[in-house]
Amino acid sequence: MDRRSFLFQASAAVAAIACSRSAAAQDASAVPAVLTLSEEPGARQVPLTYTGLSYELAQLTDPQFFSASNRDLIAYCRLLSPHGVLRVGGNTSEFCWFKANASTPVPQLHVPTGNLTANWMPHRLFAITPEAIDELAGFLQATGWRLIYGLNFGNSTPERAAVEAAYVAQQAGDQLEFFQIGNEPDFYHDANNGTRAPNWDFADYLKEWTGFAEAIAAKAPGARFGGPDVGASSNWVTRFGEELPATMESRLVALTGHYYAEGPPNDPRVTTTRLLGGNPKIPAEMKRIEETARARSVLYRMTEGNSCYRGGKPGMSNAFASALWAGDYMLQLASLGCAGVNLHGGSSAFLTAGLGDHTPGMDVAKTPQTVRSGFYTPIQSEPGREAKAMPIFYGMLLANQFAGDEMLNVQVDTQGVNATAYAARHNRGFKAAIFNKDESRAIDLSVHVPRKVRTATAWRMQAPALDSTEGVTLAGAEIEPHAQWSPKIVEPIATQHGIPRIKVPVGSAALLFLS
Ligand code: BDP
Repeated sequence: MDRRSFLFQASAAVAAIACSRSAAAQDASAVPAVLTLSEEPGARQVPLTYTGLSYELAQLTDPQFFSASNRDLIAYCRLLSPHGVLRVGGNTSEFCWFKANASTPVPQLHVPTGNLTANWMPHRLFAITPEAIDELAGFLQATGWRLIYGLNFGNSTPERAAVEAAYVAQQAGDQLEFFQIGNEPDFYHDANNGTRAPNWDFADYLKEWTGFAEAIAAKAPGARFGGPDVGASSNWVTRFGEELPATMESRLVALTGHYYAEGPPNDPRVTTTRLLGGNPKIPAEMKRIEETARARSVLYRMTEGNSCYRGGKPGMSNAFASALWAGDYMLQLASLGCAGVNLHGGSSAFLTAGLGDHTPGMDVAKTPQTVRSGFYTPIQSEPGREAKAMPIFYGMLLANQFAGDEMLNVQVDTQGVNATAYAARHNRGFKAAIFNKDESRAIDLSVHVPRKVRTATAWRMQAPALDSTEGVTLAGAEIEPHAQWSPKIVEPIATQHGIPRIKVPVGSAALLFLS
């Protein structure tokens, strides 16, 4: 399957807008815009566990990575969310095997025949030891995060999956949210994946999946599942919800899928302008999936994704543009009833392995790079270097301020400026986030709230430019080493007759607190 037909994938290129970041464009010519919040019944609560990260399962070949001793990573996770969700899976999960003890036989590696340069899967095995799972359990305790664990389905057996799942369930205990079986099975029949034959399809998948799930449930009696964790096919998500065998119904807790907004990085159509243009398909697709989930009394979670598949694009995925994209995307999904979003990342070595050692981002890098792949990672974690919050982390941190709040319906009139806004009820007050993704026009936004506003303050999210990889701030503060951050500038916002009014410059965001 062509990855451009990805679930919710943006279809049309948005015309390039000339970039002008002059002071005049920021101030004098700010376009008047109006945001209206309405307190209709049926507001959707954003789960406390909304924000999450996704990693390659092969990351566990280093047992110290997800461990109670990795203090920096723990600190970054806790800053991002006190109740986050760690999902492990990705392409490498199809090549991982659980080395339960010294006598566990090494599985046979299936390498597709033909020209391997055109195959994007890893062609080596990764051994996961019980020690890595023990350490992972310690990491979950230390962070307060929950776990979604992706089992190898592409190149494994129900018996092996059951042994691994039983051990993970025992060690992770209550922190285990659910298991997934397989990563992006809708791509298995594609030539560049090759995990199954070209005619293998959903019916084959469901049959095999059920065999794995039954074996796992027999060894891990409390096992719960999410799925189908597809790469693109939203019809697989709805069919999975509708056709799951009755024996598995009570064990299914979430429908899941992935979303990469753009890709691959070396496609000239992949630009920051197109990324920030948004994807008009999202609301309709989410509505369909959410209806299926509701009919099954399960949640829908976006378990993996990012700004650009095949490792991200340098200058976009690792730059401030990705912070605006992530904040906007996460709050859009929350407003549409999605129960959580896990953005993909991790160490470059495992992300490169997950792409069969291809590094297409390097072909388009305009400046020297410190990593070869995984430009989209929210937390940069490279051997021998201090962990670091990347620009996208700031967008996620902004979005996570809505966790636990109730999303409200909003009306936004921006007079054609590329800006979005979301709002929520928080105790007796409100929050609103505004993303001005326009590259030439500032907005001057009036915020109409059902009740009179007495106090209005704002955090800004900004950077020198959309392609800045440094100098990003939220509430006037950068995230310092060891995840040190607290709001530095809480800006008072003027109100007139109880209506707050705020200027949001080109390529920046604001988070308003209203009471
Ligand atoms: C997803 C895979 C993940 C890759 C990512 C990418 O699950 O392992 O790293 O794509 O293309 O499909 O960057």
